[in-house]
Amino acid sequence: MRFIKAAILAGTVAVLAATSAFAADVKIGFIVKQPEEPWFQDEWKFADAAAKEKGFTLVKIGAEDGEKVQSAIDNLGAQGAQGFIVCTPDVKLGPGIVAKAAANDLKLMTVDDRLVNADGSPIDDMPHMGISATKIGEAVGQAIVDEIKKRGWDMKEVGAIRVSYDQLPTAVDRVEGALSVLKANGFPEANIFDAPQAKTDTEAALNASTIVLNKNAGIKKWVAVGLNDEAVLGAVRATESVGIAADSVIGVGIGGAESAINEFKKPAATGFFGTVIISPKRHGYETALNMYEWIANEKEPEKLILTAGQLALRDNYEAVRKELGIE
Ligand code: FCA
Repeated sequence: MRFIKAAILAGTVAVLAATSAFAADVKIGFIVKQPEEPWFQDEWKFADAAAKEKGFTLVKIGAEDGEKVQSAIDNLGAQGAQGFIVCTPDVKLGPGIVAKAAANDLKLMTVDDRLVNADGSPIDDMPHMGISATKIGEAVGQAIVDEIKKRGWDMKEVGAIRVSYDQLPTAVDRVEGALSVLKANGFPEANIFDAPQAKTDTEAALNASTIVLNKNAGIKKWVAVGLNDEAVLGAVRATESVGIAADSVIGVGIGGAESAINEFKKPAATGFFGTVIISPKRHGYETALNMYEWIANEKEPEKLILTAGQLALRDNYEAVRKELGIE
């Protein structure tokens, strides 16, 4: 009897030891398309918190193009990682990423931008966490409409810059969500101008928006929408550069990370009126944790998680961030 007890005890200890040794062996990659963007910095920060909490290793890799994504995946395979999370620089790389992950025997989850098949349909057989793009876009549109009304503007005299990145489905859903609310409230379709950006950063949005403003120099009041804060900041910077006053501009972004915060911290209000804050904590911490559970405990993550956003303005963004637990 004593022998059996001892054997059971020894077995338990061995199992425990094996589990904790396993946590230290877990290696997870987190690949992002634009490592310099504050949103992705925050995502990494929260993923790091999950790694610290569970004791696994997180390998953060910036991959701005397809080639870098491919070599990042091979690199993770060679390092003995068991899985990775990716926000790809181009959703059309989808089938290639899936094949590379399989070749390296790596579990795959996507974040923010969902991979697509050759025909443009979403690849839906791996777990994905994105934002509720249309709904969040609608919140942007509503904030703009409310402010137009508050300022007593005549919509016929207002132009809308649609900073666009139409090769990315979530970007289309976001801007179209915003514009649908504008149109439903009487904003003339003819006053909406497309400003296609070459990259999803401020500089590209500034260049694209400047062209729109120069072509429509007769319009003196502007609103701006885009897929993220950087896009809207680019449009706002463009209005400044052509001499349009801050109180003649209403830009509402999506994100709520450092880019927006820096703008709100400026002593005088700019045309960057607000942002719908989304949660890098959910997209970083939760995806990393879900991947860990999948690897360590065979608990497969939910196939599709779409997170919410919350509007914040210059005077309440700190409170909103606190509420979302993303200080
Ligand atoms: C896309 C955008 C990012 C961020 C993320 C949630 O990847 O490019 O700026 O908005 O979705």
